[in-house]
Amino acid sequence: MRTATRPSFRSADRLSPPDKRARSRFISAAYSSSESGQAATVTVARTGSSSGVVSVQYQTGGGTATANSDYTPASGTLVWNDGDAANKTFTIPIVDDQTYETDETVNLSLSNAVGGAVLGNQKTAVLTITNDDSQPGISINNVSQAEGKQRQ
Ligand SMILES: [Ca+2]
Ligand SMILES: [Ca+2]
Repeated sequence: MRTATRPSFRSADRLSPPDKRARSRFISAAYSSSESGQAATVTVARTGSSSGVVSVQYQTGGGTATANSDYTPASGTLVWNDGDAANKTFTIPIVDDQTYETDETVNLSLSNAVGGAVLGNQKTAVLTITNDDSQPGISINNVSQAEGKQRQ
């Protein structure tokens, strides 16, 4: 008669199942776009399980850049269909000006994950808008005038 040799700790395994929840997170914590770049593209990844429909909201807000003056605020919802593990992107329109400034930042954040998804460890990121205008300079050119021309 055969003896059962199969270990019997299977039920214990179920107490700590692997985390199969989908996670949404920014691909990078730091994005950068030139002021003249027109728009910055930001990538959000779905990791973990790809089963089920999940979504997450993104939004801009905060940072040293001024909304509507340096960039157009962006917000919306990214949706992954069942089985879809592709990266999603959204864009932030950048406003170009002719003014010399220091580089400015826009804070990006993810929130409100839906469909069993949770926010990954990178739920915030920073977009840096790099200035492309040269610093104004003031200088005096050497001026000379011949003495003789002073009098008519
Ligand atoms: Ca500019
Ligand atoms: Ca500028």
